[in-house]
Amino acid sequence: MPGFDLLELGWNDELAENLEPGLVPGRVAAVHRGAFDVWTAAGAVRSRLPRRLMHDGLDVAVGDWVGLGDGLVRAVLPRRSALVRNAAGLTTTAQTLAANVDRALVVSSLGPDLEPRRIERYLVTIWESGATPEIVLTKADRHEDPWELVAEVEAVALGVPIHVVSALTGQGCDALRARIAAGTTAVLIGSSGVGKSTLVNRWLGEDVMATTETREDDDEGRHTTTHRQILVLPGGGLVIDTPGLRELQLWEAGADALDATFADVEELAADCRFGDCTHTHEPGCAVLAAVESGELASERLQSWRKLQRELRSIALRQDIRLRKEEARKWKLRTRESRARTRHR
Ligand SMILES: Nc1nc2c(ncn2[C@@H]2O[C@H](COP(=O)(O)OP(=O)(O)O)[C@@H](O)[C@H]2O)c(=O)[nH]1
Ligand SMILES: [Mg+2]
Ligand SMILES: [Zn+2]
Repeated sequence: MPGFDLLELGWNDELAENLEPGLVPGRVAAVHRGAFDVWTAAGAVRSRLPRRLMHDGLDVAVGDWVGLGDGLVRAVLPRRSALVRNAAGLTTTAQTLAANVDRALVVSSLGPDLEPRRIERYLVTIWESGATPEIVLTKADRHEDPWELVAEVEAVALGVPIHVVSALTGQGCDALRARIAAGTTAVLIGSSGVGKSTLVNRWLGEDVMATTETREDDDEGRHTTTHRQILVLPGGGLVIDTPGLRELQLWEAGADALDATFADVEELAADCRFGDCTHTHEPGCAVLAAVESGELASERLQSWRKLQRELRSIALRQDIRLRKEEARKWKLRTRESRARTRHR
């Protein structure tokens, strides 16, 4: 089994400083149910968490740098960036989609299901992650004139580079590929069927990732990429292909991530008469005035409010969860100390 050049995988001095002596460094290249493919200088190994760390719920994601000992993952090294969402379902649990990513590419196909609201949601998550967002609009070959759709995206992705590509004709593919420099990692995220795996295969020059045939009636096909996987591009640079996300539930994000995504609203808000303007009814509200004049789309203001509410409710639920956890620990401690007094 040939080994990996860790520097090509993004290894650096800072990571080395954080590795406990005795552990073997490796990068998680794929996450399967309960098992990880880890790339090390000695080759690829299949590894898992020891029982105790699994019980602690240690979150290991594709892209993570880990320390291996006796073939098991003993430590996850500090992350440079992490794309985190709220795991699907009723509970509030963080799920890391990818770690140590430099560029997060939001992939959407040019067509009727291009959803500006979904792009905003992705952008909040990416700005929070520490990675840099870029937008990739695929299947340009199916449109005579995609520029109207591109303009729609431009209006919600302020200052974020937008790439219009076709994996069929090759349009824009090389320019996008060039953004993934040697030693850096990009992740492709987006709904299933938008062409993520097709694009990766084109860059690789062979069909490594499975893709779906689009059915006539089901424009976006069904997802076939079942796990998150790192791939090494010829000429250097790493790309993580991910299965389609049905929905992206936000995880905790700071005001900065929201502000970065809605810089236009933020800028307008600076001109409101009241410093604590809620932009709902106040006189002298610059945001409402902009909606009135058509300068700001009302859908965008609504979306900003909705995401703000979501973030608040996540923060609140986290608060409640932490307090419950504290109460549980406190109960345990008092029970223990009572037991000790009794035994004295
Ligand atoms: N016309 C056209 N079809 C594409 C393009 N890229 C992907 N497709 C098709 O879209 C379908 C889904 O692609 P896939 O790569 O599996 O999407 P993924 O789920 O995002 O990985 C497949 O049938 C592809 O052949 C493109 O640039 N142009
Ligand atoms: Mg795929
Ligand atoms: Zn206002």
